Order: sequence, then structure tokens, then C-alpha cells
Amino acid sequence: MDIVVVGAGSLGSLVGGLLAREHDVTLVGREPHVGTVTESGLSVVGTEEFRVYPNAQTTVSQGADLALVTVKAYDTAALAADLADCTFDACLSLQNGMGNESQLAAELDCPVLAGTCSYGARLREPGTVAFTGRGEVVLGDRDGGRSTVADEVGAAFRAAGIETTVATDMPTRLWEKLAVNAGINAVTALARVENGALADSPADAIAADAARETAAVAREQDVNLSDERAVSLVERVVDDTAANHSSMLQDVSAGRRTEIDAINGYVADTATKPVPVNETLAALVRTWERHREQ
Ligand code: KPL
Repeated sequence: MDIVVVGAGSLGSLVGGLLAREHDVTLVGREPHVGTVTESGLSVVGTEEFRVYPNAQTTVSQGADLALVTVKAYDTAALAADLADCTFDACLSLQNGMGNESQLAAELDCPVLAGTCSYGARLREPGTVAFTGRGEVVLGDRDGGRSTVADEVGAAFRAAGIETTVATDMPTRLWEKLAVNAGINAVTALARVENGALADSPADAIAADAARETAAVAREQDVNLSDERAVSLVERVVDDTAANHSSMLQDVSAGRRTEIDAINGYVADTATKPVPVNETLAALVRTWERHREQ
């Protein structure tokens, strides 16, 4: 399969690198990462170690069988407009936050699949991505139900050795993933700790409360997500990705904008009842973001 990975940051580089073992992959990212990959290949270190030689470029200039989107949620709308000029057979969003798929589908003339990914990754230096935790990719039709395209993309991921489930209940899965990110990302970013530090820590109750509030908002949207399931998913991901720096911690450490608006901010904005833990986490991270800009 011919795959363009748009957003070769930590996760995009890891998933793109794994896919490149089996498929023709083009990574679209920023310099100096792109230049280093072009010159010396992409080195994956940690949980599995290997080097692959995908194409790498800074803009999307061609179509492909699959556009795999891993950009930050706040870049989705602009990217969707850029992708509209290329022809893809399918598009898969493996991004944090809600609403990415509908923004892509509004511009693209191909099926847009929804996906979640709990693999842990960190861009260590240009050309090198650390594989910090084996997780799972779950993908499927964004509105739920069976889809041949999702089966084909799932088979392509599995052929590359990526743990992949094709699901028929993606709307629920996206809320589950939102609960995990709402519980883990802001807390680890504010405390400046890796995911595993949340286990049995003074902050694990904050993470659990953020996940419970997210489950309550999901139920307001007619999504069947219990408090218990939301909390147990947070605990499982904390365990599975213990050595990982969450994407928000990576953003804060690098002085970059975060995805707070699409995670705790989204929960707070969508809730019809108070969600004080998500509101507090969103306010703290937004305060950091504003301070960083001054
Ligand atoms: O999605 C993640 C993220 O960091 O954004 C988790 C699953 C929490 C892994 O770190």
C-alpha cells in the first residue's frame, strides 16, 4: 500500500516507521527531521529497534492509497484544505481530540476513517524516534458500523506488525480515548512526569476524576461509557505506556502550543453540567500557553 503520513512528529514517525517495514511510506513533516530522514533514514529505538528508508518531505504533493493524518488537532482544518488537492482512496485520522474526522471529510473526496492509537513515541532527535510503549491501533468507520475500507486498512496495519483492531463502534472508542487523554495528558504535563508516575500517585485521583467527568459528558451525548470503564482505561494506558512522556508533556517541554482545547477544553465546552476537574486542568494549561506566548 502507498501511504502518506501527514504529521511526522513523534507518533506519526513511529507509526510511519512501522508501516515502512511493509509499505511504500512518505513522511510529511518539518525540518530538520525530514532532511535527516532523507539522508540517513528513520531510526526507531527502544521497544523495537530498526532503521527504515521512507520518503520524507515537508509538504503533501501527491495522492496515495491512504492518507494517515497525525497532525495536532488545531492544525486539522488547515491541513484538510491542503489535502483537498490530492487524490486518496482513504484517509485515517489517528489524532487526539474530537471533530478531526468531520473536518477532513468536509474537504476530502474519499472515505475518512476514525482511529485511536495508544502506542508510545518520542522524537528523540531529527531522524530518530523512540518507541516507548507498545499499544494498539483501533480504527473503523467514523459513524460506526462495518466498512470494507476499514478492513483493508486494518489488514495493511497488521501486515506491518502493528497491533490493530477494526471496530464497528468508533464513536464510543473516540470518547474512550478522550477520557484517557483527559485523565493523563494535562496532569502529566503540569506535573512534568512520565505517564507511569501517575500510578498510585497523589495525582491519580485527579486523572480518574477527569476521566469520570468525560464519561458523564459522553453519556449526555448518548454514548455508552461508564465511569468504571473510563477509569480502568486510564489505569491500563498508564501501565502500558509507563515510560512514555504524554504528547502534552512533550509539547510543554518543547514550549509548543498544546492540544488542551481539543481535550479537557472540549470536555468543558461540551458539558451541560459543571466538570470542575476538566475546567481546572484546561485553565491551568491555557494559562501556561498564554504565558509562553509573552
Ligand atoms: O495519546 C496519548 C498521548 O500522549 O497523547 C497517550 C495514550 C496518553 C500516550 O501517552
